[in-house]
Amino acid sequence: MPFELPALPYPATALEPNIDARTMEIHHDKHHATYLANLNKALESAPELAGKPLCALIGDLASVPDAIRGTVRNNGGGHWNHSFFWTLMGPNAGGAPTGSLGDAITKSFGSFAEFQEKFEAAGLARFGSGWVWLCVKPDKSLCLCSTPNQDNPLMAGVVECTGTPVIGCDVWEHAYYLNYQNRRADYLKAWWNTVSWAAAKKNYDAAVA
Ligand code: MN3
Repeated sequence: MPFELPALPYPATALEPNIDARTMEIHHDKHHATYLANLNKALESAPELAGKPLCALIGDLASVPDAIRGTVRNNGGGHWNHSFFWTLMGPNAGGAPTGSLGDAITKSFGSFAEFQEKFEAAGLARFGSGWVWLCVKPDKSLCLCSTPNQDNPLMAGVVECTGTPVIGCDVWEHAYYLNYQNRRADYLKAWWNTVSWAAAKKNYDAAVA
């Protein structure tokens, strides 16, 4: 069964003024939909992979036939990353993480403010397109990293930091250009106001369980 486009879990206007509705519409309805279409098209040639969950596909790219491996990496990554990204944001969000995740961030980075600084710096240092992640490594510790293009920490053997994403921020220009143009730093700062720490904490708790 082909993969499907998840609906945005809130109206496109819900993240304003931090992320404008037009950006959300184009990002979800065009960019994400295109990754999905390309992924499904590529998988038509590999019926043996049918039914394999997306995280298993991109987590074991070596199992994907050579002819479509790059397409699955880029577009399967794109589909996973965006599906994750939408659920991580929400209206009336932002603030600071609490409970287990808040404690783990303080322990790993000194404070939430220091974590935010490092996260923003990683986003600014990503040349071209990519993502910034906070993830849980196999030893259950937290790790902050950045990946190029549509790679993500689930892509074992492909990326430098392997782990389970807790939060991830899209720093492709298409994620912010209409509102912020070249000002990626301003987008990164505003993005914190959209982060649902409740969703992030669920990701963290599941990853360390
Ligand atoms: Mn994007």
